[in-house]
Amino acid sequence: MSMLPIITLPDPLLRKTSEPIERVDAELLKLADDMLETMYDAPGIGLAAVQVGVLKRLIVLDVSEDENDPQPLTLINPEILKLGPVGRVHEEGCLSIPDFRLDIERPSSLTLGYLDREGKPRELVAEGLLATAIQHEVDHLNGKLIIDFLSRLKRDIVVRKFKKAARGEASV
Ligand code: GNR
Ligand code: NI
Repeated sequence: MSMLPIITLPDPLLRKTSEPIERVDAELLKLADDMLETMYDAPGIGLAAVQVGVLKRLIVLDVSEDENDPQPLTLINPEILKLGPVGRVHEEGCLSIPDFRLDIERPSSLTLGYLDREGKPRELVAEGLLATAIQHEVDHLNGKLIIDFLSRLKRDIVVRKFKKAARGEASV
């Protein structure tokens, strides 16, 4: 396995729509394993392929509490089939937006269709942190970021800060 660099704001790739995966093969599973290693190292609870510069509809997650009992998930071509009615507020962070956090309200449960590591179609019902994280990752596949839940004014302030930092200047 190998670690992959995580791209950050304002990298324009983060705004692209990722493409459906046509074949679940050894190369794709290697990418998923490298993403899991990268996610655990960060550390994070989820990672979308676009965050390592690959515009494919692949996400990995692990929301387990106990680090001695990992629960890695590889979800290929994830598609939210149904969202629950109730809102849940959770403070979200994003590995592509370091040192930024935001309370976001999203549906607290969902049904997801996806392909598993064998390429078999499956469905998963998620709630709690897993439901929140899945929505965050599926947003990445559609070029959406947590700063899009901010007003335009506040979003622009955050983006400007990252642009400035990328130019090598102080960020404040
Ligand atoms: O590590 C992460 N933590 C997190 C916390 C609350 C809601 C979503 C997340 S996902 C984030 C990793 C990441 O940026 N995935 O795209
Ligand atoms: Ni993220």
